[in-house]
Amino acid sequence: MTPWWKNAVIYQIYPKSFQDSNGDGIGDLPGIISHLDYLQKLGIDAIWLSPIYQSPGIDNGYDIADYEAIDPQYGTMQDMDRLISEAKKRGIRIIMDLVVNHTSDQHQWFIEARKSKDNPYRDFYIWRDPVAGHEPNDLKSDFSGSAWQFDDQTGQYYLHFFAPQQPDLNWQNPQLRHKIYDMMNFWLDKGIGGFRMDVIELIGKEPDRKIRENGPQLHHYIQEMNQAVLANREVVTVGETWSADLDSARKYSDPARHELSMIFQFEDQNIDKQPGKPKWDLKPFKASDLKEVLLKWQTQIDYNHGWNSLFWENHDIPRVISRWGNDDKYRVQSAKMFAIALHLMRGTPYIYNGEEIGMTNCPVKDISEIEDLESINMYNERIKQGYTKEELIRSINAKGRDNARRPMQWSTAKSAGFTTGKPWLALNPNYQDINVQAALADPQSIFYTYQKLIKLRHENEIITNGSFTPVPASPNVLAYYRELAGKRWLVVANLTGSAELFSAPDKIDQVLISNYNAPQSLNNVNLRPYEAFAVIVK
Ligand code: TEU
Ligand code: CA
Repeated sequence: MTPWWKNAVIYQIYPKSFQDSNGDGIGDLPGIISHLDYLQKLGIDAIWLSPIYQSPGIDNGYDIADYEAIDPQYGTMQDMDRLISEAKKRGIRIIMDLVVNHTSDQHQWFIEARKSKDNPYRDFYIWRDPVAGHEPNDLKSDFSGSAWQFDDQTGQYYLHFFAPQQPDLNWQNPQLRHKIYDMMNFWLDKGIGGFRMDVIELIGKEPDRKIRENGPQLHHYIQEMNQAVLANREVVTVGETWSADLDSARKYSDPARHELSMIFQFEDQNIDKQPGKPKWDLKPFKASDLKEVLLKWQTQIDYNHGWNSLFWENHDIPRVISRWGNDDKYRVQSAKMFAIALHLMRGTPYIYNGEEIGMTNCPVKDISEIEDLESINMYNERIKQGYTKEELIRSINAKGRDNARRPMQWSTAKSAGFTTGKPWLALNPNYQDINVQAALADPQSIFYTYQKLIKLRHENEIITNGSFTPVPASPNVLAYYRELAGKRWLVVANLTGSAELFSAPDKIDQVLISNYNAPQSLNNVNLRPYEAFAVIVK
């Protein structure tokens, strides 16, 4: 039997930026509840909620101080229960963000742990003696600088792969692991639909051997978690794994191994950066590189032993039309092209809030306009190394995380209807043109392309279970067949803003979806900029 999440579409909400309900400039749970009808209209099956737990907010909630409490800025546990039940009434499940590689330094466990070397919670974290007065080794934090932070109180260093206020948990401690499993059961018993697992690839770390991702015990821990929490529940689990390759993807998602439903893999993130360098070291985008990565993951997954996730955007990466499409003259066409190309592939699609109306990146002129600590730390570090302000702002405008974190654009009202107060992060000034109100009023809008793609998925098993075969085409044109039970669909997408020629030997039986008028025949089609269509062929 096909599990529900294989033909589901999941919508990610970044709570801080979705909808403010009380004028404090910060999105909140009542704000989300007020838009459930909108999400039902779009047609999604589940919401992945970025963290809403109690947190000092150093990393916008990815630094959790209490896993079983709601941060007051987002609302109360009652609001959360209401969100779960109101969503359920509309056939929408709530997927929680599980951030268990690290906690906040304000978590009770860490407050205890740092008190003394023999505190019962000490071993929940990773402590090492200085080596010759220095850090134990040269492991680096993802957010710049060393991964080791010296703690005066006990004269030892603790490990943090992210900010110093995000100490890494020690998964080698079985007591810690079981506390986490209990917490997961607490949430599942409330009726949530699953978990998105933040940097789950890191929990098997062995810092003394400088092992971060894919440690020797990683899959053992995930299997143990599966046994303790997930087995016999109809939940979805998706692991965030920046390091994943085809082999590890299979390990995580082969049903026979009892680990996760699927992972997010990020191989496409490498195509516009210098090889071996951080994302900030830009390289021009080539559509053919994107096509290659997409086809690799579609054709080389063994669908009896694994499953794909499909996504263009999330809260860590830029808006896709600004990055790889066109957010100006061809904004609407390129947004629809990306939607059609992705949603008809094999796997579970994710939509990031605002993607469905074609929201764009939001360039800044100065670092003072940036909130994201990753960008700010990188800027300060590189300024010291002699980079110019101009090149760093260029990198931040291309790749910085604030691009996708700007408040949701609901209407032409003040602050786009996001808040009646002062938004925590300035809005993209283009909200007068790009907003939900305008999208809903225009039958040709990007919104309705997403709505139609979701409907197609729900009504046609071929999208979920059909085979996937690439169709020969120009390096800039993504074309593929989906086939099931004697039916064949053809999907064609021009990944560029220039004209391309496409031909296929088939005859068009029925047009399913397109972003211009679909062609009459498949013989020598002149594809227009970012043109995409899907047809049933015979
Ligand atoms: O992201 C994991 C991660 O590796 C990020 O540092 C990522 O490389 C970077 O954002 C890309 O530019 C997850 C969350 O999605 C992110 O928001 C958190 O900041 C991070 O974990 C720490 O919890
Ligand atoms: Ca609020």
